[in-house]
Amino acid sequence: MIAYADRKIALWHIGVAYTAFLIGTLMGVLQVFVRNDSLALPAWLDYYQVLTAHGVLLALIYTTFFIFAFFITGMSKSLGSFGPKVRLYSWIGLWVTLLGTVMATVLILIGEASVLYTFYAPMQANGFYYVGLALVIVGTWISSFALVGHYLVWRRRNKGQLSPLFAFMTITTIIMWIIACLGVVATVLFQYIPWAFGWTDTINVELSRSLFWYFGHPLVYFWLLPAYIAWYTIVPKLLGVKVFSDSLARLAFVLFILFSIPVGFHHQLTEPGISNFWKFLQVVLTFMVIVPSLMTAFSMFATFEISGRKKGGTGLFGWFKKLPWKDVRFTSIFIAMAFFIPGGAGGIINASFQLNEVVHNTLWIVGHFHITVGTPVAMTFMGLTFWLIPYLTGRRFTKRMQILGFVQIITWSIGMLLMSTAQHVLGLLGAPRRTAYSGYNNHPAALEWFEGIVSNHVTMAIGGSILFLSAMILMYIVIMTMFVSPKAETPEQIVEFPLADSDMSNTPKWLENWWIWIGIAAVLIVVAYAIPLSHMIQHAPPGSKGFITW
Ligand code: HAS
Repeated sequence: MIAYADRKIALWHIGVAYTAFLIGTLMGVLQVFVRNDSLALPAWLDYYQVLTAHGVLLALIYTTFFIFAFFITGMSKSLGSFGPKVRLYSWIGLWVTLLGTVMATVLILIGEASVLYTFYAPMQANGFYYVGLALVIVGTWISSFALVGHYLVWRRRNKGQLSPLFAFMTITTIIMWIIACLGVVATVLFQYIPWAFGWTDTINVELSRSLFWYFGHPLVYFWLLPAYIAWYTIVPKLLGVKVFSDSLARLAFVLFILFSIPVGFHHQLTEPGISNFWKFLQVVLTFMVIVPSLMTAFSMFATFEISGRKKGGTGLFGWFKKLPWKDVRFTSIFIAMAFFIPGGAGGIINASFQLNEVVHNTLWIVGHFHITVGTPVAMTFMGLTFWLIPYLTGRRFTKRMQILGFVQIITWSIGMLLMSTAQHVLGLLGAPRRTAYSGYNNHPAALEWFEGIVSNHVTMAIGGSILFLSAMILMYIVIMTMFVSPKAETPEQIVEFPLADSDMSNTPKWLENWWIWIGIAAVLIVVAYAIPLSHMIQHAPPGSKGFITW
């Protein structure tokens, strides 16, 4: 068990994460019904306000706070208790991130920032909204540096040794996060804030979007990598085996430092201000960032097979039946992985230059992110929640909670399957994203979109409602395991942190030489971005004034 003081910091993070989750999912269910034309919001609540709150609170805030709860617990577990300075900075990080979150959320809820989670210029929010976002980033940096400090102390005490896999992966994620944030910090500080407060009249839209996507794509890996940490370090323990290959796992992670950043243009393939050469180069690099995910898939299949065969599974697929299906901690993560197969394939389609023309700005992309961040990532976090909270509170994860856990993950899977399939199909037919419901004046082509078996209003509404039900079950489990469930008394009742052993004997030391990876990443970023960004600045088109479209 980790120190009480460290547990307290982690629990606060989880508390904030699930408060954001509660509001965010409530906004989600409203949105599904409005988007379906079956609910009219009251005059004081706008669709875009709801959409912004949903995206920000779930995709940015729930994930960030949960990720830091997981990192803090895992780092304290694998490197030892935090010192007083690390604790202090972790608390400061929490409060600064929370302050930014509250500022941004209030401004969304009072209708001053309905700019969606990508806050594209020239839509202009209240200046304090951008200050709130900046504080969120600064807060995460403070928390990150606290964890880096803890890691450095450990390295000083264990000279020449490789760090435990969990710590290595956490530090990789943090390095990627800090390099990625430079883009969004630059645009928020030097473009959005002066523009929103009226210190400058106009904004260079293309530059602001490019700096945003320099950050926006690694942002999705900031969500994904903690899920991968759980897949690599927790799942083998649940299966009763070691990590399949320590060096493969570490290599996959460093590849994310290299390739997750110089690829942001694949979100801007239809934008006219960037020449095809730079878009093509970044598409090629995007195909490189798929490689570590394929390595992860290989590693997971190998882990499953080794475990199943160890338990007596024979034949080509006999091992599959031997997996611990009755353990909700495992089954939740397995389903999360299964969702990432179509989720990742969809990403490859999006990244393919020509195919992007078909899917860009359609509901297909909304379907894509619900089966990437909305299920592989979110459901892995749910699977972690089941044991992480009892581990931190010292309460039991009772049989009843285990059953409810199964109901929760099954309902989430069904809801997501219905809703995201409908979104993919509607997107292919041409239904746009980032808009409220529109029948285009009852144009027959637009009305036809909703006549399919999966793409009709009813399927989407059922999917959205099931998801909301599932979210409420999860909230019940969170509250029970946080405050109500009986305390664990016997050794069998104590919930453990299931961290797998990893054989580091063949792992090359250079994998942990961060300067190599940061150096190569910097070179790739310069190659991919220096010339196109300098063109955007030197040959800047007339800037745009702000628009309030809601
Ligand atoms: Fe994406 C748009 C390309 C991954 C999230 N993406 C988005 C947006 C979000 C998002 C939020 O190239 C919308 C942004 C917006 O609002 O505009 N994405 C990719 C690519 C990948 C990818 C190439 N995306 C993610 C992940 C996300 C995420 C992960 C969140 C966590 N995405 C794009 C592109 C766009 C885009 C374009 C812009 C589209 C546009 O036009 O606007 C890759 O990283 C995917 C690689 C993944 C794989 C899958 C490996 C499979 C594994 C599971 C193994 C399963 C097992 C279980 C072991 C190759 C690891 C076995 C089970 C059995 C049942 C057999």
